[in-house]
Amino acid sequence: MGAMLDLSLAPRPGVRVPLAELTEALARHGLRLRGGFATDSTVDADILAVAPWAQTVVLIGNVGSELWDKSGAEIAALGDPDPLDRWTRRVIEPIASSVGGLVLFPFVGPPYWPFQRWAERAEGVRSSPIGIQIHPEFGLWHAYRAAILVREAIALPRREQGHPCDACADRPCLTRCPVNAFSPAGYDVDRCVDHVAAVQNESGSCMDVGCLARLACPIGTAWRYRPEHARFHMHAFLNARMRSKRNPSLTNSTDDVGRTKA
Ligand code: B12
Ligand code: SF4
Ligand code: SF4
Repeated sequence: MGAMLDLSLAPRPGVRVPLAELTEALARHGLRLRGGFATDSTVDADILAVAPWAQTVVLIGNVGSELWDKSGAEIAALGDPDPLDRWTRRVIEPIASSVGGLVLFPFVGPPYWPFQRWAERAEGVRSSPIGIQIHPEFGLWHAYRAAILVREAIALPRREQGHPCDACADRPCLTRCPVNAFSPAGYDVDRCVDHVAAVQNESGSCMDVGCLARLACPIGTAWRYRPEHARFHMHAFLNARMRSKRNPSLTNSTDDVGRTKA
């Protein structure tokens, strides 16, 4: 783990959240600023219930294998359970307090904070037919790690993005899964997990190379997770599902910031 970050640089007039320094601090860990949005009292009652003072939501995430390249060894060394979630708390909590913000995590729940809806507002990404949001450049190879609620109104550029799925006639993501886990009824998690577990030691399997449906997408192929990184996520996914199968009442802690469902 790197030294604690000091973002308390001399404040510039009117700017109390130093975006350039924040971006740099995140990059040291392989994380990125993923845009943000102004809170709106008509749709953000859930956010304003825990932070009535929050004017801006800043999203943090990762793209491609940047996170793995910079911090993979540190994350893996934490061991089970949930090393990525524990690492994320350790890295982002000090960064959030440096800017006087309150941090919310995607993995705390249920109920879960609607990170995908927030990402739509922050960056204009859109849902793909397999549930993961697609980014015109990064394709399906990106994720969100935290949101920092801050007091200041910050003008974060929101890029309007095209939706790559609109121009994808064949939709290979929907047909590549060996057990047809994606159907008009949605994503059959048990069917997916049973298959991933059953063939996990086979070369070229979902565990070996990553979700085959995701890999079938022609967008953002340069950002595909490298096999070792993909295997880390597949292991985490399988472990978490096996744990909740053994004990269905098991949920993540909601202690940081409890919330009511929006
Ligand atoms: C619960 C959950 C799951 C569950 C259940 C999914 C399901 N049955 O729908 C399980 C454990 C199965 C799961 C699996 C995965 N998940 Co998941 N998951 C979540 C979580 C924690 C909560 C989702 C939720 O209930 N939100 C509450 C509602 C109210 O939020 P919302 O934004 O308004 O609603 C959106 C979602 O419901 C979404 N949606 C609808 N159907 C599906 C189906 C799938 C597969 C997904 C991913 C999303 C999705 O569409 C809505 C509008 O955008 C989110 C994190 C978060 N807090 O959002 C991650 C999240 C959605 N998952 C994510 C990912 C990447 C995955 C995996 C690919 C992980 C992996 N292995 O690498 C797998 C998919 C399986 C595979 N084949 O690889 C990412 C998606 C990133 C992105 N680019 O969009 C998220 C955002 C976490 C993150 N850290 O970024 N996931
Ligand atoms: S394969 Fe096509 S439809 Fe599926 S996520 Fe990629 S671009 Fe969208
Ligand atoms: S991980 Fe494998 S089994 Fe699960 S949805 Fe992806 S391709 Fe299908």
